[in-house]
Amino acid sequence: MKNIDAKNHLTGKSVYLDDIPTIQGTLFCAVYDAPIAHAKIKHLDISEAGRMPGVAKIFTASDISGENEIGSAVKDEPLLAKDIVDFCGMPIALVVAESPSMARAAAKKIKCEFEPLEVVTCERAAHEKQQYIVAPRTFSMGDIEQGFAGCTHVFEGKTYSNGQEHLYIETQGAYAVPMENNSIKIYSSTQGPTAVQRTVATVLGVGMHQVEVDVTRLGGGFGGKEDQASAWASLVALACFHLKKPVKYSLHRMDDMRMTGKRHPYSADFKIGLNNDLKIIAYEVKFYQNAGAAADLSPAVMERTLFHSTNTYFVPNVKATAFSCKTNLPPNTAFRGFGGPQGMFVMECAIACAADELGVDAAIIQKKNLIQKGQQLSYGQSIESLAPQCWQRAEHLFKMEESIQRVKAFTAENHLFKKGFSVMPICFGISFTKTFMNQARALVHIYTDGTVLITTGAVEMGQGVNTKMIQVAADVLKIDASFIKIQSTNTFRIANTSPSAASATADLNGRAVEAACIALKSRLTQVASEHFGCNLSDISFNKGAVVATQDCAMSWSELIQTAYEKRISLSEHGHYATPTVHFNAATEKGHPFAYHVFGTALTTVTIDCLRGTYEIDSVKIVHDFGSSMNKTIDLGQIEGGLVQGIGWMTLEEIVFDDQGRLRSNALSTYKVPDIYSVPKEITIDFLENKEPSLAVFNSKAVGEPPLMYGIGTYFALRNAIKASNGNTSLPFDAPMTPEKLLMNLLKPVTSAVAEPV
Ligand code: LUZ
Ligand code: MOS
Repeated sequence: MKNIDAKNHLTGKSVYLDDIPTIQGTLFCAVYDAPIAHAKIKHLDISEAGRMPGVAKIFTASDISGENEIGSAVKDEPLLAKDIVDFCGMPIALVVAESPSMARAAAKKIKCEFEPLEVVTCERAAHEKQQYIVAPRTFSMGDIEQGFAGCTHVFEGKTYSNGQEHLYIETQGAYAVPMENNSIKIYSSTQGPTAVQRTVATVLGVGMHQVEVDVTRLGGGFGGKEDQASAWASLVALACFHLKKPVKYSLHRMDDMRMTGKRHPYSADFKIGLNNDLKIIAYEVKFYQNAGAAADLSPAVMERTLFHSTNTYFVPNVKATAFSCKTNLPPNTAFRGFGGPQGMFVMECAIACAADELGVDAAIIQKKNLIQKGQQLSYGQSIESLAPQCWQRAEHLFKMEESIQRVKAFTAENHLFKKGFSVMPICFGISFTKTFMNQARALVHIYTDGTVLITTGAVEMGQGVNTKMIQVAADVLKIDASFIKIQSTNTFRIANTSPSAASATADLNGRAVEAACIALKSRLTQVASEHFGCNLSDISFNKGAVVATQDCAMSWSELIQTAYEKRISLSEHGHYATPTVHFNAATEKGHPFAYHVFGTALTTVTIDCLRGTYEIDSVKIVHDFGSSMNKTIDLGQIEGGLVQGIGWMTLEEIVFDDQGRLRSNALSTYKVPDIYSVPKEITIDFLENKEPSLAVFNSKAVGEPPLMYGIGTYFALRNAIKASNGNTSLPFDAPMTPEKLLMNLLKPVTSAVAEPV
């Protein structure tokens, strides 16, 4: 089935937040935000701004009727700064005016006196000062001391991976409309309609039942709108509630880049121990997460880093500790992979470090240590591993050995261009790590003409989840997809939704749709059996008809009409809660994931040793889809995830100066992958896997796992540099921008056997 949005996207008819027809009298917003990263607010003067043309009102912290608090996990984040600002871009005042340009002009007239405080931007510096968001956590397994004592080889190192700008094509925004009896309706570009509803209710000091949040679709989220859509919705809600007028705010790109959090940068220290046979016996790692100025989702992100600290390898002795370091940067947040990629990157660095020191290919160490079925990761879950299967299939299907030889031959023959090769195996846990979040609901109505309307808690953000929801209903009810429509996600129709996140949206909501449709079908079977006077077991549904034995059949529409006349309910509210998942935070052990997704990517790159530029020749992937429900959509997710991961690891460099000001604040200074920088060849193979899983229709989650294939490009580039200058002590510092690659090529050669460039 094609993506139901394909045609409207292509013809520009799909409606995003800023396309919603504007109601007469709508007011518009601009935020006055902190120009300094850490300071006391001495005096805020809005008087001149307030006299600017078109200004309706300027809101500050003292105008908030409920709580000035938007932190979801930890209550540490004011909506509008009151006494202290703790990052550049922190909202201080909201200007509401007759047009967006009037609001912006007035915001420029706001004056504020600050008393500067010390600015800390670096996670290691924050760690030195023990400035933490939450207490550190440690996952451990086996005995790390004994483990290292028994190792032949022990290596230590440091790593850094930078953050990443979400760069959803549609910026953050919300549109609030006043309704009767102090209720409010908010259109929000959010992955978490319930988070928006809850936060708005808190800020306004009203009940959640007064706040309707409606989401048709997003122009991308990538985690950036899992938690951070709430601020903008709360601001428009505040203005709307007090002025009793519709209020809209759709952020400019540069404002969005400056004011919102990003992927967490991480520093880490690792120590890896191997035996004679290159088995990894012990691994110790300390993660320093740059959380920014408030908690946001950082504690959960940190937790997922710990869950993925050994990637797809079995290590009997592990100690992984994570520190969530508080800095004067915008609060960092969810981003596709949610801390997993940062954890996996360090493990791959440790293996690369060992490989360099031992003079073997990293792939030899990787392959020897792949986790096998039944082995446990550090958190005690025994894994239904497909890691060896993915690796072996990639090895044979893509002729890995030949690729390696071709790369070596090219590199031997060419001085100005070198090739590099890497393997990136992945293992990603599917479920929210907070067990209670693994639930969803769906509402299914059948109308008397036989058409079906679905609503779920899933938010469509380009990932095709709505198409999959229709597929589920069509499959269970055995009717054509043209009978089924899906409606916007709305907190008045579906309550208490978990955000569309954690790659789990299709699983959770799809299972809820399935449950509702099964219940409806069971009632309809009863109706049909009474109608035909036959047994329940004789009734079957097939291609838009219901069939009993012999020649008795009627169309779906006739059946529905019959059921209606018998006064049978044609509506159902389905509920799903993932079974089997649990986790004990006191012991840091449990079974947090419904299942894991596996895969292996082979990457080949070519670097230009004079210019420092590079091209990605190919990325060849074997991916564990389970049984894909929609191959076109899933291929799109793999390609998009891969390229986003490559961007994180290669081109995308977030630069804050030491005063916490964002320097890479526009698309001219922040480079994302484009059609010229993507791999010249992407091959994706579906690993055949009929083993049942908790995935909906066994179609495994596909949103986040492929991002981590992009890590392979970093190591392929690193291998190409090593091939050029023989330097095996290159720093582990991502992203590998062309500038950094060039500097690495020019690093003094430390190995005696290196040949000159
Ligand atoms: N969000 C969340 C996530 O709240 N919990 C998670 O475990 C998660 N994982 C991935 C992406 N978003
Ligand atoms: Mo996400 S990082 O699954 O919002």
